[in-house]
Parts: sequence; C-alpha cells; structure tokens
Amino acid sequence: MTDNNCCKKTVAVIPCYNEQKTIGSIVTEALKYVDTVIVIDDGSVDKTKDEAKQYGAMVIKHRSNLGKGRAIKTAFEYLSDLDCKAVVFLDGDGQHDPAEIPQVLAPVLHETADMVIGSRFIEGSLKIPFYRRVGQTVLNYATSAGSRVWVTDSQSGFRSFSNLAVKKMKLKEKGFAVESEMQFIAAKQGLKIQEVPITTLYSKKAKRNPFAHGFGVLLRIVSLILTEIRVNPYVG
Ligand SMILES: Nc1nc2c(ncn2[C@@H]2O[C@H](COP(=O)(O)OP(=O)(O)OP(=O)(O)O)[C@@H](O)[C@H]2O)c(=O)[nH]1
Ligand SMILES: [Mg+2]
Repeated sequence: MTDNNCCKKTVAVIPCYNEQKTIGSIVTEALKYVDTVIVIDDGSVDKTKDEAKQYGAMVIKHRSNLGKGRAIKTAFEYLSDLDCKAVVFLDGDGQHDPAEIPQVLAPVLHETADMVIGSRFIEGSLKIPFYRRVGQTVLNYATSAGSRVWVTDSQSGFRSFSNLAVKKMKLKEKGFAVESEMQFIAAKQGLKIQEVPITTLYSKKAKRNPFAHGFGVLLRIVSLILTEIRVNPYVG
C-alpha cells in the first residue's frame, strides 16, 4: 500500500499497541507540527485504530501483535518508496510531548543530521526513575561500544530521520532493541547523528518488569554486536 501523500512532507509516525486512551490527543497535537501523522497499530485489541483515524491519522494495522521493532519496520518500508522531507517517531502512550516535535525535527530540516535522537539525559534526567536511569546507562554503554558512536540516550523512541536515513533503515529487530539497531545501521552507513534535549513523562507504574525487560534488550544488543563481529571480524 503506497501513495505519494508523503512526498516532500513532514511525517510523524506513532507505533501503538493498545493506546486508545492517549492516541487521539497525541494525533491532534502532532498534526499542529507535521503535515501527516501515520499510526502503526501493532495488532491492538482496543479502539486505537478507530481513535487514531477519527482524529486525522492515517493508520496501518498489523493483524496481530508483532512487537515495536516490527511496527517501526512497517513504517520505514511504507515510507522508503516516498520522498518525505523528514520523519519523526514518537510513542503513543503520552510519554513524549508532541510540542517538542519541532526541536527533534530541526536538525534534519536544516540538513545538519540524518538521525536525531531526542535525549532524556541532556536536561532534567533526574525526573526519570533511578532504576530506569541505571538500566538505560547499561544499554547506552553496550550500544555505544558496539556501534562505536557515543550518544547519551540510545533507547529513546522520540527521534527523527532524513529521507536518506529512512531509505537506509533496513531493520531486523522485532522488539525493543530496535533503537540500538538503528544506531548500528546509522554508524555503518555513515549517517550524521545528533542529539537534542527532550522531556518525558513517567507514571509511577512501569508497564512491564523493568529488570526482565532491560535484560532482554541487553541480550539483543549483545547479539547485534556478535553479528557485527561475524560479518566484519577485523573490527576490533
Ligand atoms: N509494549 C509494546 N509497545 C508497542 C508494541 N508495538 C508498538 N508499541 C508502542 O511502542 C511505544 C513504546 O512502548 P512502551 O510499552 O510505552 O515502552 P516504554 O516507553 O519503553 O515503557 P514504559 O516506560 O513502561 O511506558 C508505545 O507507543 C507502544 O504503544 C508492542 O508490541 N509492545
Ligand atoms: Mg512508554
């Protein structure tokens, strides 16, 4: 399914799994800053799709829940045949503020970067629960060591891409290590990476066990590093 609706436009992509409560207001807010909003509904069993459509988003829906990485892959595949001016990704659960879309898009629009990471650690990281900061630091080290590009927030889902970067992002990761994989690809392809500060909202209750989740992502990053060494054994 392709059309040229995104040609030379700015696009926001929101991967969603059961986000009916928040998606309507996020789409409304995002549409103030971009031309088109695309919601990737990752097999939600609630009314995410209807809500997103009602508030003006285009929706691509997976028949079943395939994982965040697959939702993002679907978005890149859809966008890679089109020539967008810039694409920004943000979460559908209200943790990212759509009013910060302009600052995340700016370096791509000014052609100073191909991938811009909205970093939670440049300003005000103390609002992030302590155990999450520890986990994110470990994942940052692993991703930065593996990709050889140092960033402060390798796991941020609030990020933007140039048209060139969209075409280079051939993803394999199914789950939450997808942001690390993007960094590996960007480094390998020589894409310009930049970070800008963002704020995030955290509810007290995490959706899943943060330790098991963090460990799972770490294992996937180790697997990405091992794949890299196998493909290019002289990197060392
Ligand atoms: N959990 C989950 N989220 C998905 C999936 N596919 C897409 N998403 C979306 O990916 C975004 C990030 O997922 P979250 O579960 O909020 O991940 P997180 O922000 O690291 O975790 P929390 O801090 O607990 O919110 C949200 O917009 C989800 O709706 C999936 O299979 N599982
Ligand atoms: Mg979240």
